[in-house]
Amino acid sequence: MADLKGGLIGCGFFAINQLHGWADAKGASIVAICDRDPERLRTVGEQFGISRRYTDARAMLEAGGLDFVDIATTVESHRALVELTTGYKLPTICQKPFAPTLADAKAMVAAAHKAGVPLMVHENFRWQSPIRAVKAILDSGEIGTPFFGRVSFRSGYDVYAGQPYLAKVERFIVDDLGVHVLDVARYLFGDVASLNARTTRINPAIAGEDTVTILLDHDNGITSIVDASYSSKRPVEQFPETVIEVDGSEGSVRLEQGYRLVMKGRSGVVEKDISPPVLPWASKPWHNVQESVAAIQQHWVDSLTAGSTPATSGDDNLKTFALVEATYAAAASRQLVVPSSLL
Ligand code: NAD
Ligand code: 89V
Repeated sequence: MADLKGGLIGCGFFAINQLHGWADAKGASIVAICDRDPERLRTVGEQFGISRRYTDARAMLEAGGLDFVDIATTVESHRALVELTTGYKLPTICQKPFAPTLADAKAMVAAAHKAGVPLMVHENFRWQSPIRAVKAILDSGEIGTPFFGRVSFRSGYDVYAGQPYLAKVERFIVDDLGVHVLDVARYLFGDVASLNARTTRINPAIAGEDTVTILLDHDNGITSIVDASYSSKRPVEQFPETVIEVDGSEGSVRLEQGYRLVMKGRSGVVEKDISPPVLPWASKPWHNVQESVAAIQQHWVDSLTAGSTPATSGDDNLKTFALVEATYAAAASRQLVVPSSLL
């Protein structure tokens, strides 16, 4: 079968990872790119040998020849672009954060349904192989029935150097990073009945909050804590690692800093290094994120080819988005919030 032909919109900081991932993907390739910045368009087009280049997304779609579109722009453009691409009946991937508001996100999902085309959010953290290893242990029953979990991302890394817009947004860590960590909590422990949360801004040089602590009650009775910080000065910086703790009725599992897996389960104690691979185009410390980009994009190709729904479909991501909104609402009111009431 011929490769699926993709068009990518937004050739900025993170799109470079996506374009490397697409170059490795089996069954798809990017044949056209778009960026409103002509210089950026030229540089990236030359780097990846892509000659079909557009400064306007509609012009790229009008020119035709595409089987799907990958949107890699920042959040303010997502709704208009998803409504545009689905209007052309093109299966679409949209970067996280999915939308500026839940109402926008719902409208984008509705647009895809109306057009009858798949929509996937590029919510890649659950595609990191160490996180999938923890999920496989939970699914295997090794530690029995989980009753406590913690998903944590704490760093002092200068994320603003690569993504300067993050220093200016009013809603920062929950929207940008919390969304990943909350999605991992949903992936591991299931949907959330209610939550409470606290946020703070420690770094005076930025506009938004840079720490968050969330207490979640999952539908299946698991209690979890999700916490994230970009103001944590640690002896060994762990960006961009997510660490995980789970206790179950028959054992426990830890994904510790340095990708060390420590488990006590039905079959005994296991300790091992489960570091993700450093793909040929990747570089530390970003390699775990870069690996997950390649994995989610391959999942998209496989889903599109099989006609199945991708794991982080627009519909699925609305539930993660509701956790983000519930976190801000709980932090503002200091009251318990039921995320499903926001949907
Ligand atoms: P960026 O600002 O570096 O790049 C965005 C690019 O899109 C720019 O080159 C800009 O000119 C272009 N653009 C914006 N609107 C456009 C439009 N309407 N038409 C054509 N081009 C347009 O941003 P970035 O840091 O690459 O982030 C992009 C997105 O990726 C953000 O939503 C961010 O949250 C997300 N991101 C995700 C991960 C992850 O792990 N999933 C990591 C980093 C960034
Ligand atoms: O997802 C993001 O936009 C990035 C990072 C992976 C560092 O959280 O900010």
